[in-house]
Amino acid sequence: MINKKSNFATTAFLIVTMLLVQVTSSARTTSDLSKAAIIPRPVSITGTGGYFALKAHTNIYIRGESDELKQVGQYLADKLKLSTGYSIDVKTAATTPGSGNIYLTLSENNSNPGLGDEGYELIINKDLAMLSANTTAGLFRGIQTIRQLLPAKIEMASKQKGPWRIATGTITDYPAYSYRGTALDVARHFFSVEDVKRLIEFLACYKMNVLHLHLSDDQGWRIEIKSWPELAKHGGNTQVGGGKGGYYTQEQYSEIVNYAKKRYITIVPEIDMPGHTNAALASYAELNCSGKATELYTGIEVGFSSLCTKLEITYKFIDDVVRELSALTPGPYFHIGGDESHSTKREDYIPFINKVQDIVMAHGKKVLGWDDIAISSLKPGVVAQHWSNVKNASMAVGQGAKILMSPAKKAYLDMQYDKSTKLGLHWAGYIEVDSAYIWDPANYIPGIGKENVLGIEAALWTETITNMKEMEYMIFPRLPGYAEIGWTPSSGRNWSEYKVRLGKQAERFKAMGINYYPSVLVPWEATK
Ligand code: TNX
Repeated sequence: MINKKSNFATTAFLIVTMLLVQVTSSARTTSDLSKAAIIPRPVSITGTGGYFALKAHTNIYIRGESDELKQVGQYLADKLKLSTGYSIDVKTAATTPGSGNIYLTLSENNSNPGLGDEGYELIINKDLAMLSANTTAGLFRGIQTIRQLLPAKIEMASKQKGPWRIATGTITDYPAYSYRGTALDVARHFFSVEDVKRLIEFLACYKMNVLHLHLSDDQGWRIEIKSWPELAKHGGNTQVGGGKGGYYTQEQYSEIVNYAKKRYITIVPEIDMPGHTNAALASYAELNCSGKATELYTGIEVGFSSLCTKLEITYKFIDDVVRELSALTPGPYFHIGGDESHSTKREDYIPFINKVQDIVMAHGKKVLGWDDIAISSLKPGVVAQHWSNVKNASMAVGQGAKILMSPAKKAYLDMQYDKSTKLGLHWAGYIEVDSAYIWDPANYIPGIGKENVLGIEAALWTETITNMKEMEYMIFPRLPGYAEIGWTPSSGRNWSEYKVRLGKQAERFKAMGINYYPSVLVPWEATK
C-alpha cells in the first residue's frame, strides 16, 4: 500500500515536472526564426535552425564613426544592459567582429535600394547578429526586431536570468507606407513630457514613425507662443472636467521633438482652426468678431467656436503661431486642423483655409489638415487626413492630394472596445481588437488606392482619458495592429495568424508595465 502510494506520488511528480519543463521551454526562444512572433510582421524571414546568444562579453560594433551610428548603437546597448546585466559597449570595427557580437553597418551608397529609407536586413548566424540598412533610421527599425527576437524579459529594467538566445536566419524588411503615426490629443486633457516620452517609446517598439500632437482645442492651448504669451498662460489653464490643464514651454516641446528624433519619429504639431479655438478666443479679446474674450471652457461639446475670419489680426496671429512652432519643428508637416468648424460659414471657411495653406507653406512646411479642408482649393503637396467624411476624402484625391487614413470607425483609439468599456466614446462605433486590425488603407474607400495613400494614423482623443494608465488601456493592444497595417504588405496580414503573435506580446506588455485591455479575442500567452 505504502509503496503503491509513493509510486503514484513519484509518477505524479514526474508528470508535473515534465509538463512544467514543456511549458517553460515553449516560452523559450524557438530555434525556427520563421516562427518568431514579430509585430509588425516582417516582409520576409528565412530560418536556418540554430541559435545566436548574447554573452557576458557581447558588444555592439558599428562600422563607421558617425555620431548617429553611435547613438543608434547606444540605444540598443542601453536596452540590453539592464535586463542582461552585461556591460555592453559600443565599439567601432571596420571588419566583422568576433563571435558573440552584434554588428551594425550602413550599406555603402544606398547599395540595397529595395530596403528604402527605413528597411533593414538582419542576418543572424551562431556567431554574429549582423544588421545592415541604407540609413540609421533603417538600423533603428531593425533594432526593434532584435528586441522582439529576444525573450520578453529583455524589456525588464532589472537583471534577469538568460539564456538570451535568438534563432538564426535572415530577415529582410521594409515598410509598406512611409507615414505610420499616432495622434495624441493633449488639449482635452494635458499629458506631461514624461507621458509623451513613454508613448514615443511605445511607437518606436512597433516601428511607427510619426507622433501628431493636437496642441490646441476649445478646452486648452498647450504650447508656449512667445509673441502671444496669454495663449498658454491663460488658455492653458483648463482641461475637460475642470482640472488644471498645463502647457509645454518651447524648451519642453523641443525636448519632446529631440526625444522623438532619436527614435526616428517625426513630431507633427497641430493647431486646430478656424473651429476648436475657444482657448485662443478666451485668451485674446481681439481675435473675436465681437471684440470680447470668451470664457474658458471645460465641456466636451464641439462646433461652437470660430476664429474671426474677416479680421486682419487673425492672420497675423496665425502667422506668428505657425512661424514660432515651425521653427521648433524639424519635421516637414504642420497640421492646421480644419475639422468641425460648424460655426464658421462655408463662404468664410473656404478663403480662410486657402489663406492658411499659404501661411504654412511660406514657413517652409507641408500642410496637413482633416478631410474637411477638401472643400477649399488644396495647394500642391497638401495631405488630407481622412477621419469621417468619405466624400471629402474623394474630393481631396480629386484635387491631387494624398490621404492619411484615420477612419474613426477603425482607427480612433478613443472608441470603446465594446459596451463594457468604461473609458472612451462610441460615436463612431465599438472597435474590438480584431476590427481595428481587419481593414486595408488601400481599399477602404472606393476609388482611393495605395498610390493615393500616404499612410495611416491612429488617433487618441482624450475627452475621457485623464492619465497614462488610461491612455495605455485604450492604445494597447490596438496600437501594434495599426503599426502592422502601416508596415506589413496587405498580403502578409491575416487576423487569425496575427492574433497569435499579438497574444505573445502580453509578456512584453507585462515586462514594460503596460496596462492593456485583455480582449477575449486574443489568445494571450501570459496572465496579467
Ligand atoms: C472628432 S477627429 C473630433 C475630435 C474629437 C473626436 C472624439 C476630429 C477631426 N474631430 O475633436 O475629439 O471626434 O472622438
